[in-house]
Amino acid sequence: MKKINTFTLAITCIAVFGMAACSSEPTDMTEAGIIPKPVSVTSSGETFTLSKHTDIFPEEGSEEAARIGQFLADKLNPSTGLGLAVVSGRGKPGRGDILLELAGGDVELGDEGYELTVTARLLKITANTPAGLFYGIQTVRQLLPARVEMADKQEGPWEIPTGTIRDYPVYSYRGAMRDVARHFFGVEDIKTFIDQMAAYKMNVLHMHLSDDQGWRIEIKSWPDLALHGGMTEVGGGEGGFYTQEQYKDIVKYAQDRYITVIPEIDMPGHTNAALASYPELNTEGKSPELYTGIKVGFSTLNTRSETTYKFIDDVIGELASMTPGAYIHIGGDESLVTKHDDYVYFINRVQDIVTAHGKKVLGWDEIALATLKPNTVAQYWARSENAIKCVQQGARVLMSPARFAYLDMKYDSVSTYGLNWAGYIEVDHGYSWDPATLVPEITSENIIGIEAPLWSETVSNLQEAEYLLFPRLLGFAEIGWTPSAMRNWDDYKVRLAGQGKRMKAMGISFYPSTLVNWDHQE
Ligand code: NGO
Repeated sequence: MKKINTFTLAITCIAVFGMAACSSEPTDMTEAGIIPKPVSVTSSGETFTLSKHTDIFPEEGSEEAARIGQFLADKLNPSTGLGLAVVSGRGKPGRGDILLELAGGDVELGDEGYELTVTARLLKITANTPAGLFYGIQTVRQLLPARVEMADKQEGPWEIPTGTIRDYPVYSYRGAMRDVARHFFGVEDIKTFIDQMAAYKMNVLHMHLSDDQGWRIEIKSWPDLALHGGMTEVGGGEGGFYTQEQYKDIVKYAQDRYITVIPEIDMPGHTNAALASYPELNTEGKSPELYTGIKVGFSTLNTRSETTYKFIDDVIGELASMTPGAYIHIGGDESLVTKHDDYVYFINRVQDIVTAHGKKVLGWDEIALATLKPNTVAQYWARSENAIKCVQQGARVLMSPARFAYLDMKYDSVSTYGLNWAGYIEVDHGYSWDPATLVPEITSENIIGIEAPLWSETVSNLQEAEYLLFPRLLGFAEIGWTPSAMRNWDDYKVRLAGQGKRMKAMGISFYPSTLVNWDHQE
């Protein structure tokens, strides 16, 4: 069917305009290769074309819809050169226009879903919420030729296949983690990553802000944390930290893209940078040197000192005031030199502190050893028995099993960067698992979602980080969004191949796995 359509179109084009004005873009919406794969796609075999007459009509009276419309215009204008404009509150959409409609009432679409209806005349996105409109726009980007992602002007035509997409996510938490403690990454690098996450409909960025090697966020009541604890990193480089203004800027940038930032202060272990900055946090009352190696499990806060809890209260208080999201992550992993009872006492007290600041607790799976509050969430990374313990206490789990979801694992034995303690994670392995069946005792009702962490012991700049992040991040985005019954590697690898030229156009330095038949051609 598709072949006939394309052929007919080509003949018509040659007859009417000559070959130059014609395109070989598919007119079959079901073949667009969208990632994450939408819940349903129905093709109607025609084409919608963006032109210099195209206007974007956001829902009247909604500033947020207007902002989303502007986001779309800003994405499409540099490459298309069409000068698309948002026309709030004026006139009615006509041929070739884009309509962003906040309708409400379509229960199936939920809080993040959207319906995209494309006819030859009009492109319409309908959603219950602005977030849904935003995700609809990400789909529209992927329905256009990949060159739309280029930063400079490209040749048209700018065609979109017609049809209807109804789409909504499986999990409400679709996250990635950036470790900025082992190696520091500046504001611009993080914003680049936020844009990449948004393109694949991810909605949580977990920032691992402190570890043995560095403290990366300014805390005004304890200034040496950043000034001293932030001055180095793995390998002895210069490190760095975010001022509170810079951090708020990241949080806002993410929020504008429907991404919630969850800050993590890892404790009571993984705290050498803090311990080196303030002697009173140490059990011995004496500060160690700053640390630039990659060993884990040797540091602990003094869990039986009130100074420690005053410190934590101050730090969490300042962080909470910069955190619009519901969660603060307290770490809790690998506190190998903290006695069991001290650890349990500590985690229980820190849960109270976080709650007193109006936030919920997230922590690595070891926190299940403590008495979890019902709204605390444990992040399963290593030990399923911990995750099960969490569920038995009535708390929920975030799925980040290291052997599938750790973005810092090497692809194979010859990978340039990465670690391999949890095994190699080739692109197919990272994609082919289901959070809801991985641990039999943990079912979908117990799971808030999935998160893929990028630990940064072996990567120190944007290109190195992107080598590990991409293309695997797209697979994790799809696991978080698309029902598992609709996912399989053979179908995915073809769609991923198509994303190669998109990632290239976005400037992403991805790892060209030989399992994928990359399609770099436009
Ligand atoms: C572990 C460890 C981190 C390492 C990471 C490396 C957790 C939760 N704690 O994951 O400190 O950076 O592995 O893969």
